[in-house]
Amino acid sequence: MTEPWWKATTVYQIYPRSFADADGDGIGDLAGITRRLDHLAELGVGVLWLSPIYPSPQDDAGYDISDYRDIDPTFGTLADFDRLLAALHERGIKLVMDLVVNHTSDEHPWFAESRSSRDSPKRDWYWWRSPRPGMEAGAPGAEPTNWRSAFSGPAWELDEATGEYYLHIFSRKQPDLNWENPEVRQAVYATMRWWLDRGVDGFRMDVINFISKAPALPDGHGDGGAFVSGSEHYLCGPRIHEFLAEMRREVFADRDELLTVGEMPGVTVEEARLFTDPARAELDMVFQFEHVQLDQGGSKWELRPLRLFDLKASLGRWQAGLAETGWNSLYWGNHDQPRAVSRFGDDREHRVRAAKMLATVLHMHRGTPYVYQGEELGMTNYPFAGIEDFRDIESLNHYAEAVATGDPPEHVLASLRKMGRDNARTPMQWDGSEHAGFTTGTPWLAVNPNHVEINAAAARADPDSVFHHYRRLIALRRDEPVVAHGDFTMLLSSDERVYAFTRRLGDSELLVLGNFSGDAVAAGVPDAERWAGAELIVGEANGDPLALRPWEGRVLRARPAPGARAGSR
Ligand code: TEU
Repeated sequence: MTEPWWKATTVYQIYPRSFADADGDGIGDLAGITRRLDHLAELGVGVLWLSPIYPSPQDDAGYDISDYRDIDPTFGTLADFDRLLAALHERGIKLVMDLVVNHTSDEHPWFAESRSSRDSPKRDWYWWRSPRPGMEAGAPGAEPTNWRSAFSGPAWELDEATGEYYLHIFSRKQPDLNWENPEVRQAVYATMRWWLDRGVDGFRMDVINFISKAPALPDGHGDGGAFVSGSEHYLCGPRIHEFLAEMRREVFADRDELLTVGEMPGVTVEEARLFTDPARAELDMVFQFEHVQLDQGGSKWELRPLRLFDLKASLGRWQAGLAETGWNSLYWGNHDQPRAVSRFGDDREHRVRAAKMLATVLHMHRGTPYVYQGEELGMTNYPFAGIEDFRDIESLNHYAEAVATGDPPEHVLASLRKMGRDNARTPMQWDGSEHAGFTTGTPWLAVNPNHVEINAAAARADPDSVFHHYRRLIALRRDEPVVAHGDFTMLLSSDERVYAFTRRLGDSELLVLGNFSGDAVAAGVPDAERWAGAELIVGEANGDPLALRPWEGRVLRARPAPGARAGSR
C-alpha cells in the first residue's frame, strides 16, 4: 500500500494581511506573497495554506466572507490569484484554501436574501428563530437560546424588520448557515468544485465540526439565567459525519493528490479517529485544540501556568489514539494563537535555542507539521501597551465586556497580551529596515520593534539560525521514512523538564529530546548507555549526547546493535 503524500510533507500557513504588501497600502496582498515564494521554496515546504482572501467586510479579518468566488480587492484580483497558484506549482508547492462555511458574512447575498422576509426562499439557509416564548423581541433575555458568542455577548441578533433572531456563533456579522438544508450543502460543494477546477489542491475547513447543530437548538447546560457556551448542541453534532462523508463524495471523488484538514475546536481523540479513518472517507486530518488549552482555565482569558506533564500526557494520548487508524496534524501556533516561542518556550535569553527545540519536538512527532509564518524565524509576542494597540474583534469585544462588568482594565490587558490573536498577526519580519520590509506604507498593525534583530534576512545569513533549523527538520521528514512513518513511544512521562520520545521503523530508531526548562539537565532515558553512543542528527554536539543545555533540543539515531545485520531477523 502506498502511503499518502501528505505524511512526508510540511505545510506553511500564510496570513495574507500580514505577510507581504506589494502595493504600499499597509495590508499584505497576493502580489506580495508571489514575490516572496522563494522563502517557502527554500524552507522546503510542500503545501501553502492561505487564510481567507475572499471579498469580506473584514469584521473578523476575512473569516466573514461575502463572496466565495472572488478575491477581496485589498488582496488583489483573480488574475493575481492565478499567477500566485502557477508560481507555487512551478516550485512544486501545493495550495490549500481556507474554507469558511459554518457561517457567511451578513453582507453575503445569501444572507441579504434570507433576511429580506420571513417568506424568502432562502430564509431557511440560516438559523432564524422567534423570541423566547412569552417574551418580546429585543427584551433582555428574549434570545431564543442562552448560547454565548465566541466573541462575547449572546449568539443571537435581532432583525428588527422581520422580528426574528438569527444565530451567530461568532460575530454578529457572521450568521451561521443551516446545513440541515440540502440546498446550502449543494451550494457549498459547488463552490469547492469551482476552486478545485481552478487548480487548488485542497481545503483547510474553518470550525467544520460546528456545522451540524441539534436542530431543536436547546438551551445550553450551565448556571441558570446567564449565557453559556451551548457548544454541546453544535460541536460534532448529530449529522457531522454524514455531512463530511457527503462532501467527500460530492467534491473529492475522482480527484487525487488533495489535502483536507478540518479545524475542530473541542474534538476528542475518539471523534478524530473517526474523522480521519481512511476507510470512512471524511477528512485527511484535523486540528485538535487540547494542547493549546492547557494553559487556560474556564476561558481562554483565564491564564494558568502550563505544566510539561500535561503537555506530554495530551500530545502522547493523541499520538497513541491515532497510531493505528487516522492521522495527526501538528502545530504550536497559527493566526489565532500566541507566538509559539513566547508561549511554550523562552522569548528572551534562550529564544533561539527554545524556538529550535520546540520545532525539533513538534516536527519529530508522527503527523503532518504546520509552520505558521514567522515561527521559522522565532518571532515573538508583541509588547502591547494599551487596548488601542489591539485590532482583533475577539480582543476588543472581550475587553469591552470584561471592563463593563467590573474587571480591572490592567487585569484584562494582562491576559490579552498573553493570549490575544494580534500577537500572531503583526507583520512578517523580512529585514531590519523600517516596517521590517513588510510595506512601504503604514502597516495596518504595528511591526514588532524586535524586527531589527529577528528577521528573515538575518536568519538566512546565519547558518545556525532558527530558519535553517526548520529547513533541516522539513528535509528530514521528506527524506527519512522513520520520521514520516515510524511509530511513536513517549518516555519520561512524569519528568518535569524533559520531553523525550522514540520513533521507530524497522531497524531505524531515533531518540528525540527537548529541554523545556532554563536549567541544564541530563535526560534520564532508559537504555542510557546505548544512546550515549548514538549519532547526533539534529542539534549541536556538546560532549554527552544526553546532557541538555537550557531549552536545548536534540535528535539521536541509534547505532545498529553489535552483531545485528540488515535481514538477520
Ligand atoms: O477559529 C475557531 C475558534 O474557535 C478559535 O480558535 C477562535 O479563533 C477563538 O480564538 C476562540 O477563542 C476559526 C478561525 O481560525 C478564526 O480566525 C475565526 O475567527 C473563527 O474560526 C471564525 O471563523
